Amino acid sequence: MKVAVVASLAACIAAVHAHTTVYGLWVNNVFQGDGRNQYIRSPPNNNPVKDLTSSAMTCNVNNNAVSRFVSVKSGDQLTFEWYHDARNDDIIDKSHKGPVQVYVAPQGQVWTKIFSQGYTGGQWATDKLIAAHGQHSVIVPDLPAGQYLFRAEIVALHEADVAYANNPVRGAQNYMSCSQILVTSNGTQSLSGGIALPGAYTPQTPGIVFNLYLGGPDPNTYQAPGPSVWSGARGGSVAQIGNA
Ligand SMILES: [Cu+2]
Repeated sequence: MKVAVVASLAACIAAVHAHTTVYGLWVNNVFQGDGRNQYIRSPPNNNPVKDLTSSAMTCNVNNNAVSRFVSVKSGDQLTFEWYHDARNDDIIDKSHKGPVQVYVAPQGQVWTKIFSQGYTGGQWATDKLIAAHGQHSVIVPDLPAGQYLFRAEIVALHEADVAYANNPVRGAQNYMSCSQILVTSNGTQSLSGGIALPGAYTPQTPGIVFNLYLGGPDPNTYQAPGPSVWSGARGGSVAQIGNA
């Protein structure tokens, strides 16, 4: 127990300035330009959201419409690129281990999960994200034409042995980024199985409280928060697709 506490304190100190946010998107391996405050509803800094009841759980702390949309078609590969302080740096502190997920919503109210990776092949998705220069991708589902928000999410578990609601200096660190996407193809797969954010993640939701350290559960048993991936989702990866 003592060892676990020391390990998590060390992670906490290392984490102070090691947060993350999204820099831009790629479509079929073509970079779409610096998206911050252009087509990404960028927060003013890279801090996490820890209060699961906060309106910032939707699209971070600055959920205001921006001028651009990135156009995609069904079947396109859409890649998110995260960074820490500068593009293509260390991306996120290595202590910040946890899942990478992607949700989509037409209006930003009911979110359907289209990608989720937690602990696979002996690695957390965040470790793969660091190795991938911050890049992870989804294949655009066969959605009806129109405007959507694509919400990329990292849940960092380095202080998640207790819920924020029970100890506000600790708790899971949620990093979310909403990009404005225009789907130009007109598919037939209506979104379903969506959730409300905030709302669907609570201290009791599996994957919100998890002890990464000595004495914690086998990471292979980790279940990322939220519903299972929608049946209409077309997959994705946490892998580098281009040189930033
Ligand atoms: Cu951090």
